[in-house]
Amino acid sequence: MSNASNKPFFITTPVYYVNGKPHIGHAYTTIAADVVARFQKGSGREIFFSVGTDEHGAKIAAKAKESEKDPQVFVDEISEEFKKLWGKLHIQYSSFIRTTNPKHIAAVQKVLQTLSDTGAIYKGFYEGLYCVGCEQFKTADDLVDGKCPDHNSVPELMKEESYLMKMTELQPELTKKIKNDELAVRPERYKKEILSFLEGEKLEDISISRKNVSWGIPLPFDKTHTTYVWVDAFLNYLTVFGWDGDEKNVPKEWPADVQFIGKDILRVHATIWPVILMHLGIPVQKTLFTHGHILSGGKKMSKTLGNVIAIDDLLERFGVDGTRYLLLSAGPFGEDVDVTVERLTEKYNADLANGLGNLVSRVVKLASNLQSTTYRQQQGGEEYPEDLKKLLSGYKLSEALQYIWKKVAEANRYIDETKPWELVTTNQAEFETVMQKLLGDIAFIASWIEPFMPETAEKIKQALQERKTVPLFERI
Ligand code: ME8
Repeated sequence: MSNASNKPFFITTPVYYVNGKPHIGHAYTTIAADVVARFQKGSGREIFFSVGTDEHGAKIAAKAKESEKDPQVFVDEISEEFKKLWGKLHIQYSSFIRTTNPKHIAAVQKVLQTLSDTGAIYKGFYEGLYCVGCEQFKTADDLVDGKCPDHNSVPELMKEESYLMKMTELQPELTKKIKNDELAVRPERYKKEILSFLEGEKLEDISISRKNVSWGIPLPFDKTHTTYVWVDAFLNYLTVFGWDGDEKNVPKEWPADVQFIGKDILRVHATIWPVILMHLGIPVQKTLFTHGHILSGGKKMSKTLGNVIAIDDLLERFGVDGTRYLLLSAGPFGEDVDVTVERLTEKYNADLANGLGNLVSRVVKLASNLQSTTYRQQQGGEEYPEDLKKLLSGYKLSEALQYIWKKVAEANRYIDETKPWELVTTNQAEFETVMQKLLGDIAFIASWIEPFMPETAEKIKQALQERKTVPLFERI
């Protein structure tokens, strides 16, 4: 893969709120980003993969109070839970940024000062409906029966003195950038969605400060206000490099090649974030890739409905690679995907225990009958076929898995048809040919699955090298 500027491939996940422990949705985005980072790295590209936690704001302050903890102690604990989960899921991130990091705070203040100095931020008065669950202002159109559909709660009417950031004047330029893919919103239907929003509505200047939220970054030019949590949060994508907030000094990795987000935060990422960058004269992110939500049994997961699927339960049942595989193969990346433990279990048995696991164990066992001189590990397993490369470069992750699993099925069928366990006594030469092909197939499959299932890829490579069979996945 060539890249003229030699810039590392920079991929981001959202920084997640630390109002509660990490859940399956957070894991979903992060595993997907890890797969892409590993794929790019495996293709010889230098990468930077950032993750982190979003730790300020009213929602988190309220949770800390509920658990009778000092907010900093509270966010330290939960942020650690995210780190622990990423460790368990074998997420190979480059850096973990926390928005309570003092350097991040200083950079946010510097940016705010710049925006105020250039007139992009001005003092005014703001009146609007605010959903604390979303930490977002809502328009009448966003509400269903007067409630935020995501949180099933009536937003509060905020009416206070506030600093505002100019949005309206940059709306035509922003629309143009999204239209011509300078900021590519993907999949295509999210681009359409955001363009129809931008074309249908005037972007109001937004409130970027709060007077009554003390758990936040004070505005450097008016300490009676703290920064709106999203302005604070977005800048993580730059402060993750230790950036000091000076727009003339932007990290070389910027702009992000792709930012992975869920559809719940598409609008803010496609409006407020690029507008901040435009005010600062910094290029906008290249691609904003939006995925759908994970549903459980057709419904949003909720404690009241009792349909929450805990990530730790998945890990216990399916192991790390099983969990990574099952989440990413549950449906097209971009669409909502509906999961149930029953369906995941079926797929685990079909694709992993019977499919890949059975293939590897059969081939390695049969290979013990090979003359040791002809048993050689196939080389060149690192190459991705063009079709697979295209799928992975386009973030078509479940399609990439389908592509690989078609090869798994073909190899299993090839064994059934050629019956090498008979050839071993009837036709040694043919046996050797069949086994060479199968060993080659497995070596390829092992390297193709590496971004998705790093541990399994390693186990297969070892099994091939040591000629020792391993049960990769036990039927449940
Ligand atoms: O919004 N299915 O943090 P957050 C799939 N701090 N993905 C899901 C999901 C689900 N059911 N639920 C959550 C925030 N996600 C802000 C972001 S970034 C500058 C600030 C994933 O903890 C998905 O990526 O609410 C979604 O966009 C994100 O978690 C929201 O995480």
